[in-house]
Amino acid sequence: MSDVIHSDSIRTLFSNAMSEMYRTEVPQYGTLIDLVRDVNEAVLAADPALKARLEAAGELERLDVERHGAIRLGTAQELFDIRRMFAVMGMFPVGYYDLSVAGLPVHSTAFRPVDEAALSRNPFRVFTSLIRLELLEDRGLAEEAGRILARRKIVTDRALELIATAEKNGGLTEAEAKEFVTEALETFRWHSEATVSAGTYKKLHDAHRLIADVVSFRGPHINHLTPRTLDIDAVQKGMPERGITPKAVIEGPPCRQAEILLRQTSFKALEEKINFTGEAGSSEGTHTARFGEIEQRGIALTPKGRALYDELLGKTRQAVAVGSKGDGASSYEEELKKQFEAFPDSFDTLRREKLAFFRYRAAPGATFDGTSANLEELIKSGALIADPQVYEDFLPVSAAGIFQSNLGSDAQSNYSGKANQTAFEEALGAKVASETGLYSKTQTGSLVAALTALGQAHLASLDEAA
Ligand code: OOG
Ligand code: NI
Repeated sequence: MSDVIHSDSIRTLFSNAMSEMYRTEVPQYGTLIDLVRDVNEAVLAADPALKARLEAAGELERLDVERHGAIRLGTAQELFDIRRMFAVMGMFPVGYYDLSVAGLPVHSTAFRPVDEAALSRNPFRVFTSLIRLELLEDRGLAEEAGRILARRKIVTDRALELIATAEKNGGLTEAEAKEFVTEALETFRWHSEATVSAGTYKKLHDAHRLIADVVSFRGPHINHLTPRTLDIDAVQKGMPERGITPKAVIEGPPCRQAEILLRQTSFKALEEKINFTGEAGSSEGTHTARFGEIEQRGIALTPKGRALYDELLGKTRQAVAVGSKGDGASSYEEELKKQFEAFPDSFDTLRREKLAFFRYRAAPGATFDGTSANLEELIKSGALIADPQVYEDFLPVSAAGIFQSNLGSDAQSNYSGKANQTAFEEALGAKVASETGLYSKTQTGSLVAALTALGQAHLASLDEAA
């Protein structure tokens, strides 16, 4: 069909609608957005070069647009349907995150745009977790939870119809897309009416707070949205001044010149009133699930760079543990900074040591006379330019920290994992893409194109850039 609109446009309709809904549902989130905007404005005012760079890249007008959200699902069927729903919006499963390493009974993926044009139009992603009832010790309770989950339908009938239409026609018309987004929103909406009694909720909650959050409600309410900030340290500091309680530490690498991977922090989940069902009528209770988060992204790392990151983070966490009340947070930050002195802090060094992924291009109008012997010469001459590739994915240890903090504790925990990617992909009905594979493809493809443009294609095979 010729009048289908681009999936990127549907994603933008969706992320805008989610943002509006979440701001109305969680007023503190609106306060966080205001703080992020103020901090971003201050950073831009103090750094005109950065402002010019963002403006040239078309980044300025969508600086405040949300970068990600998260949901937690209950069954294989739900994960299967959600994959089909996100595909309509040009979002595909990338990466497998085993959160059992942190004692959490979930495993996850990120639904996100994969090609470069789509990412630059709107990078909105959804960190999506599937609960793992098989990890529950209490088998009776696991079965009961399974029965409760089997009764619910998280995607509306009309949304399912429109998904099938999109699959058949290769997309949706504008009118269909608008209706689809309205229907999709129903899946992620908050329901203060629990589907279980106070007694069942308590049993689920005692087994694990995450289990109660997933099993007790009609759908997988969006549990946070995350805008981008240009200065995460300033937002972390600014939160208490606006009456918001941040988690104890910023997750990820420390503050650096050459930013790597992903830094994130969140405000603590709110305690919200809910109603339980019951034979003797409904009763009131509270539930904490929904919060707000901010993120700051840096360059994607090669497997070699990532191994170094994991090693330094591991050493930090071994040396200093943050307690459940956030005690030890400042020694943790000091230790992190100290450990990461071993991580080169310039993009040029990161490139030469093959620690990070770049995107290559020929300088506008550049030519290179003769045959160059190596890439470094081309880069030094200014003919070949290497731009950092932004990390578009998540970090399991950081994600665990965000989960923990919003389950009521800042304590860091380290367990041994029980990864099961095969089971996850069976439920999903598809394989998850390898994030490294995507960055590597972009790097190689851009290098070959740039070298060809410079008449230096012979170098493309010489350099296995990563
Ligand atoms: C997801 C937590 C992980 C992130 O940004 O790493 C996450 C959740 O709490 O469901 O969103
Ligand atoms: Ni998040």
